[in-house]
Amino acid sequence: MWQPTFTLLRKVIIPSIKANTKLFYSSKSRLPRSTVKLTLVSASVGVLVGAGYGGYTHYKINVKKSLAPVENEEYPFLQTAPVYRPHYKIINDGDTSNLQLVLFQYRTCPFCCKVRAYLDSRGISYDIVEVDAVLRQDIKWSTYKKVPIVLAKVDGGYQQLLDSTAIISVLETHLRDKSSELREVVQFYPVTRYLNDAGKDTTDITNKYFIMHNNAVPDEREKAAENEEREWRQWADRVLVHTLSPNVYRTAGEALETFKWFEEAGGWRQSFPGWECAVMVYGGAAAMWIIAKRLKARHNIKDDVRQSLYDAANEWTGAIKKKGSRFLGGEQPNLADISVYGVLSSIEGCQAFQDLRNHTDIGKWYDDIKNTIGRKMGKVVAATAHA
Ligand SMILES: N[C@@H](CCC(=O)N[C@@H](CS)C(=O)NCC(=O)O)C(=O)O
Repeated sequence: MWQPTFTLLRKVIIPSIKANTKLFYSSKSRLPRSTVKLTLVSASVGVLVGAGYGGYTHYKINVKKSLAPVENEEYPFLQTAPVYRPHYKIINDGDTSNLQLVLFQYRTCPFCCKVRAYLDSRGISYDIVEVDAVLRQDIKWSTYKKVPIVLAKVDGGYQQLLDSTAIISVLETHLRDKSSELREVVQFYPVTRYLNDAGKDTTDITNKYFIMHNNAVPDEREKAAENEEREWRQWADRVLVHTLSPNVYRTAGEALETFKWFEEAGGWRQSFPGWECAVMVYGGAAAMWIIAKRLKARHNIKDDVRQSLYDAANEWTGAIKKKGSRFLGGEQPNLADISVYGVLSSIEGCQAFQDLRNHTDIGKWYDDIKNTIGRKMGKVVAATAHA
């Protein structure tokens, strides 16, 4: 579904941007040579950022693997730190994790929101790098080209962590048993590359929904809870996330509102000249409005797309009600609560989210987990110095 869009962007638009890099990063006074080019460049930024939800389909998780894995990659480990520019720092004075992490993200990407929700829930301090969605200069050093990426300072270098679910599982495994070094933990989550049904080179991470246990073997009750948590984490990635694009880009007006929110939440006005923001917002909204219809068909979203979103929310709250607890995890959120919250938080500023609150009873759980995580989160500080 996303392949044609990305192919067009990568093969036609991006080379044109690269050839005009100075133009793209030019100061406000240096305007592009042609309006057509300007529109293409800016709209493509908009589309890629808007692809936050839909772009996920470009990277399939555990899809039917028609071919055996063709290659095993060593988990990326860097001896020296890449050059990166943190935009924000989350500073938590009570952080006892001893972790030094950098999150490379798109602010409103649901997978990045999921990782932030996790890091904040654990009270971890970390740096945030906002990646430019078209040229992705800030992740040039990485062979893996999606976000989120987390870089962890470890003995002897920097351990790269990839894929939102795997990032959470690796860090959680480490935090539950700090004697397990991150470099060792990642060995349990091997990166695999394979050709998918469409013959496309695809990356996946084995065991990514599993938390590893060292000596503390879980009893039957804990195992059942872990199974449930795992199933709902998968549901967040495989069901919930696919309901988002068709909803936030449902009509041209909604798509525009969504992009205006991206502009605000992503701080585009601080990073791009005003004319460029305007074209990104309008161009991106138009493109995503069209593309969202194809995503809707691909993921069997109902014609009344809101209904699919409400159905997903009801399925989730129904499971919590059945347990009779505050969260799926009981009195405290578990990784499934955090994942579902993270994914949903990516549309918090959209009309679809307001409608969701009005037509389902997810609001109570949502506010509860948001406050719970918010109380543990460090303070956000704009980073001025470059690392
Ligand atoms: N399974 C990955 C999906 C990550 C993903 O698809 N990220 C999108 C942004 S939301 C991306 O980087 N797309 C760029 C591309 O596909 O080239 C995860 O959970 O982290």
